[in-house]
Amino acid sequence: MRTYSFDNGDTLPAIGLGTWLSAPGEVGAAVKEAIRVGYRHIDCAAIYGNEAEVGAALRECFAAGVVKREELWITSKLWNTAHAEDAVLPALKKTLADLGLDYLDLYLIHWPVALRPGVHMPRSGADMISLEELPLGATWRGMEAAADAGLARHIGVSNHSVKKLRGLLDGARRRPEVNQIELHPYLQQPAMLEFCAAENVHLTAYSPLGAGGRPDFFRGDEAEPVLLEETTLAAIAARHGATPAQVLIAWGVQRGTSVIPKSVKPRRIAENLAAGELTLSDADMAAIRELDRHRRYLQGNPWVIDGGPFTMETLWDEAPEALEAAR
Ligand code: NDP
Ligand code: 1BO
Repeated sequence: MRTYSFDNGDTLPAIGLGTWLSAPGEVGAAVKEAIRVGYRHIDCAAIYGNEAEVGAALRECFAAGVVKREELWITSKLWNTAHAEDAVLPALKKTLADLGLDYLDLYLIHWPVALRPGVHMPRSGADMISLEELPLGATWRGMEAAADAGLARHIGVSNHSVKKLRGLLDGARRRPEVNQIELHPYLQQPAMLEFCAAENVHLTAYSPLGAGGRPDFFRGDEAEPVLLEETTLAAIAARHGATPAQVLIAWGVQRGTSVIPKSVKPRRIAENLAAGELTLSDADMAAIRELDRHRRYLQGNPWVIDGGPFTMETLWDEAPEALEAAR
């Protein structure tokens, strides 16, 4: 399994298990199965509502001697209701208690979007707090304090544009080491890759298979293309005796990103990990490059509401043409 190294010598396994929408009663079994077949990287978040079950699964694995804590890379994310500087540490402590861990390997600001305390998902603009009122820099100071306290070995962000990331990098005492964003052949984000390579920020690719299970509130109005049904991927997969999902994962790894496909099905969990053994040719990579259409499956629509502080343009810091292409 390919790994990525950080300045302190820690290594991040290139393929991890996603846990968003992994249902109660299923997520624990998925985590145990993943660890059993060799995953050493699990992607979690407080908002997924399943960290306690993930934690119970981890404890079982430790107790049975299947894996040691220090052999795992566990990521979690700060929810949007805890962006105040002094709210970060309590939120992280809750996540650690749920996961039954003393520290995280990586803690991320989940979205560059702040919600009023107690608001799970916003229903009106009044539920949201603008970045002028609560700047990301304040949240970042809370993240730095979490790292200072040894509760997160690495800190970073998610869903941040180049502009927002640059703003944090400029004022940071500890640099964001990771940006976790949507990346797949329909949304290749070459400028983000170039920026992060120059700034030594690692990229993690979420929704690498096209987020087929995403909820309606993250879907666009119109019919959206299904990434796993893309014929170019099917042809490449057939040439390698692989599946389209494996091609997608191998593509992400070959671009130097870590990739976190979600599944609760044992056969797919194993299939997705085995993508680490697939090597795509230069011709395969070139053919996949042609598929880019700047298509977001998670357009961020829950954060763009009447009377709220964001438009699509200010959420993603993208010109209207790029956003139009993404629809
Ligand atoms: P993915 O692109 O990983 O797709 C998951 C869907 O694909 C599920 O419906 C799953 O179903 C199915 N699937 C999994 N493996 C295969 C396979 N081999 N063949 C066919 N279908 C398959 O979507 P996610 O949006 O879940 O992204 C992955 C992870 O990234 C999340 O779980 C989460 O951890 C993270 N994430 C982070 C975000 C952020 O804001 N930072 C946003 C979105 C995701 P089944 O389970 O039934 O196999
Ligand atoms: C609302 C959470 C999106 C997946 O991380």
